[in-house]
Amino acid sequence: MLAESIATQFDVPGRLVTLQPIGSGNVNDTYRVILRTTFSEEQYILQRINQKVFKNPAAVMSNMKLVTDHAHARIAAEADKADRIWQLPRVIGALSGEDFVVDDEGGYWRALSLIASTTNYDKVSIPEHASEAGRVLGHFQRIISDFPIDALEDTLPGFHITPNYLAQYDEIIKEQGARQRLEASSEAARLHQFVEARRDFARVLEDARLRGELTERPIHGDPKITNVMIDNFTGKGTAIVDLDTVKPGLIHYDFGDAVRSSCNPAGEETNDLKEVKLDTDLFSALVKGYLLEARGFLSDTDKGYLYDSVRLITFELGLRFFADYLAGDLYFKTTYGSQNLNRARVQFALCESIETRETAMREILEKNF
Ligand code: GN1
Ligand code: MG
Repeated sequence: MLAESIATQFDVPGRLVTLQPIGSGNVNDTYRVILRTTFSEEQYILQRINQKVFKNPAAVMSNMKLVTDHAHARIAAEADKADRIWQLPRVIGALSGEDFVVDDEGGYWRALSLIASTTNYDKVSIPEHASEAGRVLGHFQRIISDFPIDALEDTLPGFHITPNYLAQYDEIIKEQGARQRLEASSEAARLHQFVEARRDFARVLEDARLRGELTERPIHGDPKITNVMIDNFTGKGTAIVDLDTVKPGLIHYDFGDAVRSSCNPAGEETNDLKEVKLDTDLFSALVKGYLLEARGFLSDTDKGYLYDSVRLITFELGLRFFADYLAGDLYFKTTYGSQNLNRARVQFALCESIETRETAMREILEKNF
């Protein structure tokens, strides 16, 4: 098997015992690799970078190396005062001396240290978990907030620029396959109307950025709940993983993404739309956890756009799933035919729930600043 022959090409001691596919990522392939020496067991994370999504994997690795080196130094400098051991994956070098291995087909593979004795969950049901999700994101944003964005490459141009996703959507629905899918299902037609009704709103963050109200900073890019590692012994968040999308952006993309994924107890993959909602108790807990870390680096204008960011990123992900369904599932991995349509239905239902709760959510934000 290809992955096995790659797994032995990184700087980790021991003989390969096994390799297990793990994770529920929609983009990369991920494995846990187990090796043994006479006296120890070594484990690490092996990933093949999805090159349909990340066209320049070497730039992804360069960003990751720079940011993790910076973040590890900040974690070490603050360790004595911290209420927990904060962790972050380390890039494990290849035996060749590079930060990745390229296979015979040109595929890029990387090795990352494993965050041991932790668990990641794909749903949140208790406020303590939401609070930890907020805290972990705020901590990560804070320790990279002084990293110079000019040193980071744009590994995914257009990522989270919602008006661009709308423009892509407009191109996709001109294609014959997409039109057939739209006409074949009343549910798809309903989602199309949902998108049409929110065209102007799609510009809210980009317009604020263009007016100079919001500025770009280093962001995580993908702080969904499955990327938040919870310590098995203390229940506290200890690390955020999946650093592919660390690049310059608006911190609002991160906040919105964390809320949409951590405050919907039904999760992203449910089939039961009745269960989908923005839970304001979870939201309140997440905001409190986030602000413990983020209060110091948020400006007043930043604060004014936090509600909008939740509504927008939820809408945007629904639009991305829907466009991919109409395009024939080219971007997000799927395990059944209408999965991307269903994922879009969930995000749009969540977006409606967010719209209904606008007043309550703005009050929660205001009360906690
Ligand atoms: C993708 O690969 P994964 O599952 O971490 C996507 C995110 C979406 C997420 C939704 C690079 O993340 O933007 O929010 O699916 N990542 C990329 O589950 O597009
Ligand atoms: Mg990701």
